Amino acid sequence: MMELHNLPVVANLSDNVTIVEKEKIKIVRVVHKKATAGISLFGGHVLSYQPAGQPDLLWMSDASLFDGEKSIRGGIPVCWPWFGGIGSPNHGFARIQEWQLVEHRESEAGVVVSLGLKSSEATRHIWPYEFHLLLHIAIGDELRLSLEITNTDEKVWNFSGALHSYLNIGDIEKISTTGMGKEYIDKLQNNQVCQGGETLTLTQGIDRIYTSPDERIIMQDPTLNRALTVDNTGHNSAVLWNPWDELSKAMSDMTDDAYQTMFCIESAIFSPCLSAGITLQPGDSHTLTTTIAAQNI
Ligand code: TA6
Repeated sequence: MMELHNLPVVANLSDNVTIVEKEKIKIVRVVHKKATAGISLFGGHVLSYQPAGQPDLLWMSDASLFDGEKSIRGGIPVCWPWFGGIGSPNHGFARIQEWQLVEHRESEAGVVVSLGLKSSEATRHIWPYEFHLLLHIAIGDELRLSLEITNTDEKVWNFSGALHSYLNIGDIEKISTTGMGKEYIDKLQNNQVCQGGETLTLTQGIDRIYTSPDERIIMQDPTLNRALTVDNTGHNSAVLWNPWDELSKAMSDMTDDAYQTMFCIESAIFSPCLSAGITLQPGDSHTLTTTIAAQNI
């Protein structure tokens, strides 16, 4: 998992909030009695969230790059303004842009860090629209991410996207998941629409877009003696992904057996093409959220 404590300090912002550095990346490190967390300014990317007394809820690849160019493998990448390969780069550009720290607020309940990303020459080069993103990250007894998407253009535009959470698990073959709904689009079967059961257990790779998830998805993890709950809003689907061994081996930023301890449950706005995504009129906003928490079992 992500080790935050030994990283060199760049600035102390308060008793709870410090800026540290890992290779080419600046990280907002939060240390609070409720939880510790790390948030990369590159990508607006939550790297780690560890409530008191729990192993990290987020998984981070030991082979991830932190070069400020390639997206980070693990944590919660922000996929925007599209999810998947309906544009280039895959999963949009937000995860490979430098975000700004807008504010940090502290209380007994925890710390809220807000990051911002605005359209720039670099983003207009990829996608020719004006926008403003605000990502509010609330770190306390639970982790809540809320991505506020605003159209600051004079033109209407469409988008999709995802909060692509990589959950830290004990053993991929021992977890069981409920609440994802039954209908899914199976990327591993030519995007065929399929019907699954109430409970999902895994013995092979998965790459599915569940199109009618409950608001709460629950993943039981008997190895880490806990259940993780994932509550999503502002989404239209939940993406569940694990690459299994062959794809893990093929990915340069994952170690060969890394798939055994990670499982993605994503809060997603899925769209088969960009023009069929959510439409935002000038001045309008849309908010996509995910809230992740652990209960001992
Ligand atoms: O969310 C699942 C997925 O779209 C998979 O198809 C898989 O490719 C994964 O995301 C990772 O994508 P990335 O661009 O980060 O390698």
